[in-house]
Amino acid sequence: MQGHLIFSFLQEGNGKVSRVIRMGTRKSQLARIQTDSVAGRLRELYPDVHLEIVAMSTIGDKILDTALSKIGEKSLFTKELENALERNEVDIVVHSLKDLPTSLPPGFTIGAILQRENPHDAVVLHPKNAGLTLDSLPERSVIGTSSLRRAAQLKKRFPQLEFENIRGNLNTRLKKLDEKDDYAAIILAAAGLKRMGWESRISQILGPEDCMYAVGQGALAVEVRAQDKDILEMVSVLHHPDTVLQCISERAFLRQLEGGCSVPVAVHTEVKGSMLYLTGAVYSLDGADCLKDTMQTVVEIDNKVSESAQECVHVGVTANSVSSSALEAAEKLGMDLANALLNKGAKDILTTARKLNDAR
Ligand code: DPM
Repeated sequence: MQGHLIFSFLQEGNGKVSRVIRMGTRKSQLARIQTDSVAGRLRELYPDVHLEIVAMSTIGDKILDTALSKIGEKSLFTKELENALERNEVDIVVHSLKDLPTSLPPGFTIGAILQRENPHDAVVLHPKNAGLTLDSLPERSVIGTSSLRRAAQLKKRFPQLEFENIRGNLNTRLKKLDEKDDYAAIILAAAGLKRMGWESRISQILGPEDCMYAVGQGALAVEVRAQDKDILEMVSVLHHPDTVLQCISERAFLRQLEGGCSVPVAVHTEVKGSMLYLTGAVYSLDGADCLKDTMQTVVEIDNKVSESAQECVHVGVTANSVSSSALEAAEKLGMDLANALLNKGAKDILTTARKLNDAR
């Protein structure tokens, strides 16, 4: 990692010089849309900055036929983009927060977490099933999802249904659903569907009693070089404090459990006044075993902003503009909840789930 920064500047026709900032993105349509939306926000906030978007494909985009949980690479979608960040080829990378591991490689940090979209999962029906719900679909209908988290919860809740893997980006999945007869419905994050403009395909939003969401689901994260103070400061205005607190507690929960995207872990968080509530659960693959608990903490906004950037990194997130005591309380909440579940045997459930999934 370089200790100093190389800035590019662009001489415009009018003689004005503006800094060029490059944003790296995956090539999928969702990644492009997400990057464009953050670029739009930055252009509004910093009209003098010249933003360029650089698209690249990642391992996760290339391996389309294997379930995510089986590829076993934690930084599936992020590695190539981080390489480009490290080489100063790009300055900013936008990700779905839920795709970012809870420990980032050294040298990188999440400089902004934007306001969360609807974090829940949604049911998208095959057109022939219009009007039905997971409750009313015929017995043994096949539901497409390769998320262990979704399958575990839904198998338990809807034992009459069957669950099968479906991979590919959102466009591919919708195509597989509509153009074949393999799946009666698929489950996707409502946030991704909304960003793609496919909200009208959502037939049912799954509440926490049916299916709790993934850590960080629905929130966008801006990843930058940890040493790049200028860029960090620039993107920090995008932070949405409530979302930051929720996501830090969720990520601390997952990290303490030593979970990744290959274990069935789910959460639900809420901020009410100065209280942060976190519900977290771990499941066996078939959902039969489940440990679930809720804890809360006060997240007082005290305006005591951290002086040193070093002490203000929480589960990979740098949020100097958010009260440091609130960030600490959120992180502790996640760890405390994880420890409570670990004391009840969460480790065994997760180890067994991981082994069975690896053996499939
Ligand atoms: C992760 C999971 C999935 C993605 C696992 C999970 C879904 C995988 C699948 C960690 N990343 O959720 O239990 O269904 O096979 C992903 C999506 C989004 C970000 C698509 C989706 C968009 C929504 C968002 C894939 N990553 O989950 O429908 O911004 O949260």
